[in-house]
Amino acid sequence: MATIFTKIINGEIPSYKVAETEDFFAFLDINPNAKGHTLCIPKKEVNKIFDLDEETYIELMKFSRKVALAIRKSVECKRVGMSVIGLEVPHVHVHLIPLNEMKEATF
Ligand code: DGP
Repeated sequence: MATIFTKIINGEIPSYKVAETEDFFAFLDINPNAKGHTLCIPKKEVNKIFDLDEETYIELMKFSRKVALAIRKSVECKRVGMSVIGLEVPHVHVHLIPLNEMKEATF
């Protein structure tokens, strides 16, 4: 059965597309940690990051880097954090999360 993310790539589930190439797709996370939180995925359905073949792994990182640089230009942030969590959806995805410095708490 197709993963939620494959359905997003195929347009069966709507998403806000950020970028697309022949092999990769980037879209906004439905449950963002920050404005501009984006997920980068290979179109190939693979569950875990280290199950990717080496070439796809490297290309996914290159694609994610390009998308992160584009996010940094369009979203106000200090930097863009990158993480691979993968607890929920069994389809490799790289989280790109715009980050800002935390302000000191005031009481
Ligand atoms: P994790 O597997 O823990 O790395 O988190 C999966 C992420 O995928 C989570 O931040 C929410 C996002 N997500 C899950 N379902 C959908 C969906 O249908 N649409 C979008 N845009 N994001 C989704």
